[in-house]
This record gives sequence, C-alpha cells and structure tokens, in this order.
Amino acid sequence: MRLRKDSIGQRYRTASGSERDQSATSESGRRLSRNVICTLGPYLARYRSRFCNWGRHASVKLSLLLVGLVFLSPAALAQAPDVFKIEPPGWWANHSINPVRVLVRGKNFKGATVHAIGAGVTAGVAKVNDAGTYIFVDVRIPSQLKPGSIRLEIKTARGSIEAPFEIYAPLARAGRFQGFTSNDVIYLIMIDRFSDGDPSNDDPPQSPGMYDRSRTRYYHGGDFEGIISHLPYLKELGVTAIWLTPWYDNVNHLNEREQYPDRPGEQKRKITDYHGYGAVDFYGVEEHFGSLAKLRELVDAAHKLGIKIIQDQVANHTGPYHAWVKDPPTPTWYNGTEANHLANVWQTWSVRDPHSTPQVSRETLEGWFVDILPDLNQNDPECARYIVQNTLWWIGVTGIDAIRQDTFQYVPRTFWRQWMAAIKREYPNLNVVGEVYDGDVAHTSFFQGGRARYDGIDDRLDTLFDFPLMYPLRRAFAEGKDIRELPRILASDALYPNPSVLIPFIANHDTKRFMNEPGATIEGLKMAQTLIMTMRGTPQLYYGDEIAMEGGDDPDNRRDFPGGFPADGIDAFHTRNRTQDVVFQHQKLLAELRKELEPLRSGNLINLVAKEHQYVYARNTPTSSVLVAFNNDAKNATVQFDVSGLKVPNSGTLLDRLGNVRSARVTNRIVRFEMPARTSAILVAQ
Ligand SMILES: [Ca+2]
Ligand SMILES: [Ca+2]
Ligand SMILES: [Ca+2]
Repeated sequence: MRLRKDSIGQRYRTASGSERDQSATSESGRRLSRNVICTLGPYLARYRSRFCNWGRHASVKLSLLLVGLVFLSPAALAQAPDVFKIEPPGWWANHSINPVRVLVRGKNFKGATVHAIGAGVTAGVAKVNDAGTYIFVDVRIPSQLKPGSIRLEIKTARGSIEAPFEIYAPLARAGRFQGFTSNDVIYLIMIDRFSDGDPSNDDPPQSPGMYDRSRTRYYHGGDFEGIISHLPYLKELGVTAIWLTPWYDNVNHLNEREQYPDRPGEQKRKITDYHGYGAVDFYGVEEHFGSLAKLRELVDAAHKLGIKIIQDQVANHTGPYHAWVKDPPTPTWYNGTEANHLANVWQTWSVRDPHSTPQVSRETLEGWFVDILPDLNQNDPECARYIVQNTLWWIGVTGIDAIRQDTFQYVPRTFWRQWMAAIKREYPNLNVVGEVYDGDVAHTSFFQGGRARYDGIDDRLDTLFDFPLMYPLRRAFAEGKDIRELPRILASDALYPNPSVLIPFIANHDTKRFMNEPGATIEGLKMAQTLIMTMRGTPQLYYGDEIAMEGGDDPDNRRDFPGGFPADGIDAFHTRNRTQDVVFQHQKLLAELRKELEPLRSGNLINLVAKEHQYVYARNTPTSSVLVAFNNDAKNATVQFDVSGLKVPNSGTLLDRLGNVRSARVTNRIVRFEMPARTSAILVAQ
C-alpha cells in the first residue's frame, strides 16, 4: 500500500502519482516477497506513523501484522492484498448519501471481505472484479459520528491490509454552496494562464519538463496562489463569481497520444494537458496549480470578498492515461476499450431527435473525443455512482458555489437527471451550467431542465451558456453586420424552459478572442460588453477581454495575462495602456451600473427598436425601466420610439449613464435622441 496523507490531512493520494500506481506497487510486492526479514523493518517503519495515529488499538494491530508476516512465505506475501487508492478517501456523517460507495484500487483482492474499524461504521458485502484489482463496498456512517479517521480492513485468505478512511467535519453552510444568480458577474480563468503566484510549482518534481512558456501547449506556471493575489483586481472589475478551468490532477508526463503543432503550420509535437480536461485522478489536484489546501484557501479568500467559485467538472471522459484505461473497475466502465471503441462523430442533433434510434445517437453519446479521450459509461451503475459521489465530494471539501459541466450533450440525460437530483438533495442552492456548444436555440434549449421532453426525460439542468447569442453578437459588433440578428435570436427564448437564467458571453477558452474577429474594433468590443452586461441572465467574461486581449483559435486564445507572470516586466493588473484602460473602465462601469440598477439584473426584456444598425430594448421591473440602445452604424443615427408601458416619465429627459447620448428628451411619450456612431447607451429617468 502506497498511500500518504497530504498536507491538510483531508485525503490520501499515491506517493508516486496515480498514473504510475501499478508499476510502483508491483515493485513493492516484489521487494516484500524477496526477503521477508530484510524488508520487514522498512515496511513497518513506513506504516509506523499511521499505526501510531490509530490510537489505542494500534499496538494490537501491529502485533497481529507482525505475527502474520513472520509465518507467511515470500510467495504468499506476494499474493497478499495491496491497496493503491481509496475513492472517495473520506465522507461525512449526516450526508444525503449514506452508505457511501467506496472504490478500492489495488491487487490480490479475490475473495476479499471488508471490515470497517471505528465507531459504528459498517462495511457491506465487498464486490470484487474478476482481476482482483478493485473492490466496491458500501460504507455506512452513523449519523452522530464525530469527524476523524477510521480504517477499512481488507482481508483475503492470503492476508489483510488496512486502509485509512476519513470522516470529515462538514464545512459551515453559510456563505458556501450558494449558487450564482443574475446578480452575479462570472469571470472565466484558465488557471495555467492567469497568474503565476508560486514559481516553486512551475516544474514540480513529480512532473518535470512540462513547463515552457515559449510553447503554446505547455504549462506556463499559473496557479491558485496567483488567483488569490489578484482577487482584489477582480473585485475592482466588478466580478462576483469565478469559473476556474478544471483542477483535477492531469498526467505527469507529456501527452504522446494527442499531438498538435505548437503554432499553425508547424510540425506536430507532444503536448501537456495544462488545460485540465484530461483527468487521471478525479480526487487529485493538479500539482502545477497547487494543493487541495491552497485551493480551499482560494475558495475561502474569494468568499471573504463576496466572490463565488464555480468548479469546471468533466463527467464525459478521462484523460488517455487514467489507470482505468488499462484496468477498468468494471467491464463496462468505459464505452469500449482503448483498442476497440467508437470515435465521436459529433452528430449532436441525433441526441434530441425524436426520429433517431439508439444506434444512431450511440456514436455521439459513446464515441471517444478526438478518438482518444476514453468515454465514461454513465449507464454503468457503478460508474454513475462514482461520478455522483465525486461531484458531491468536491462540493463538500471545498465549499464551492456552482458547477460548470463540460461536454454536457455527450452524456445520457437519464444520468444527468440522477446527478442533478443528488446535487440538489444535498446542496439545494448550488446550481449547474452545462456546456452545449451550439448556435441553434432549438438545440441548446433542449438540454435545459424544467420540462420533460419527447422522451419523458427532464434532465433538471439549471442553465446553459448562451452560445446562440454569441455568434450574432460577434457578427454584429465585430463585423458590423445586421444587428437585427440579436432580437431575432432572442425571439426564440420561449423555447427555453427558463431563459431568464441563461449566461450570455462574448468569448471563452474555446473561441477565438473577439478582437481577432474580422472587423473587430475597441468600439465594437465595448458594445458587445454593454450587450452581455445588460442582457437577461448572468453575464460571463473571459479573462483578458477586459483589456482587449487578442488571440486566434485554441491555444492562441489562451495567452498569458500580461502582468500575471512577473518575469515579463509588465503589469496590466495595475498599469494599463490607454486602449486597455478604456475597455477596462467601460467593463467596470457596466458592472457598477448592473449592480445599481435592478432592472438590468432582474427585469423583463422588451424589444423597442430593431433596425439594421440600431437596436433598443428595455429591462423592466414593476417599478422602474432601464433602456439600452445601440447604434452599430459607422455614422450617427437618430433614434426615436414610444415609451408607453415603460416606467419612465411621459415627458422630461433621460440620462445616458454611459455618457454617449447627450440629450434624450421624452415628449408626449415619444423619446428621441442622437447616437454617435458605434456606441451604446444605458438610459435612465433623471
Ligand atoms: Ca506556478
Ligand atoms: Ca499532474
Ligand atoms: Ca459520452
């Protein structure tokens, strides 16, 4: 057994890195069998501290183990059970999931029984896989059990071994597990590319040679510490929630399976999984980013400033180097095997097509991404349960507020229904946004929960990113095309069970930067910012857009934030050039106005003017209205419309809080004003 406690004592992980577990442990087995007498000393020394920690029974257990070892032959010892990993490594009393289903990975488990040692905890019947490398066992935790360490004893005819299991102290609920609302402004951070606050983890000892800032697909050093130190910057910008790209432990060596050119036109080369979407340990934290303790520090520090944290979770697939790929816990854990699987064909419409068949949608639901990423089979009840518990574990140990779920449409909605129900049962306020990367409202809206679809399934998903709005937003404000595409898309809002919670955005880590669109200008970017910050739902910003960062397709859209990497000698967090500051100040002002003006957060949306280059809508509560106007033309425009039915005076003057419209007079319910070329306005009653 090669488990050790991490720095905060909340969990255990393998000493050598999960992807090397098996080779490392077979070495341990060989060492043990070669010479019992020679290896007994160091073997026991390795475990002494654990035995000492286990209290008054420790000396008895140590004696039993000694007796066992002395009379076992080396061959028998080699066949004794060994434990590599316990998932989850702990759980809570009084949790909505009890018993918790524990997955033990190791070897020589054939015929094993599991016995829980400690304070009334009980272990159910052990289910062992054919290879004897996994045990599934239910661990039931009595409701009044105090936090602390217990042990799971795994016994076979060849020997026994004990593995630690933690009973966690639950985090206080106040100020945690909050969910985001339309009062929030979300900011997406790609952890590796935002700020390097701790150079000591840039080239970690367990994963050397993956740090090189000159390579677009290597680690660049960004980490939790860098985010902690820039929380005040985000606060100043008006951010109230941060979506962090995945922090799961990714593989500790170069990824040879996925090879891409560093830059377009160059030769393919090995890459790193700096982006975090190739988990090899769903209970681990990527060491380039920091530790679980540092992550918890980040969540707490953000909460202190009134900033929520959104975890990026991936339930569709693992990285190609996950230990499960060579040795799956069940025969159907993945959809197919490394040697024999479907490739994903991206026929996403087939998943919602009432005329489709399971055979047709299979390639989309079960195919491996880029033919490489092993596709988890959520129809396997053990796999489904693993994912559900893993989600609840992260929420419970970190205190996060919401989840962004990756590749949502590639997983059976029957699973999402079960997963969402489990989340809401334990954390009713926590919400989930799903990634359905598609510009068609008829398609995206199908995946929002709240309504059973033709197949009788309501997947219960809270909300979605507004991809359908992103495309026309870019065409209008970057390319200068017909702005009426925006109200035309919004006209389809009724297809969503709840459009008022959607997440409008300009860009994310999978799109090119707005400034790289043909025709993009600072004026266009500012109008796009005005739109998402005054639109229904919760706006989401992409790191660096507030200073007009440029970048083409992935990975060029993930450049290092200027200022996050001290060696660069620039610091756009504090010192911006004129252009950067114009965009930053506009974004900041929009956040202030959104905070101040309730209609922008919770009002209904009424379209008032839709012309080729001008667009005006109102956001209305029962007591007040805010008018948002755009002139997307290259020349000034006169805008005029009727304000009947809005909460604005029938006569008087409206004030543009963005300062672009000089005088907007209302006369006999008609408002009329001049708008300068390529500007937006937020008009309120004086
Ligand atoms: Ca670092
Ligand atoms: Ca790693
Ligand atoms: Ca899938």
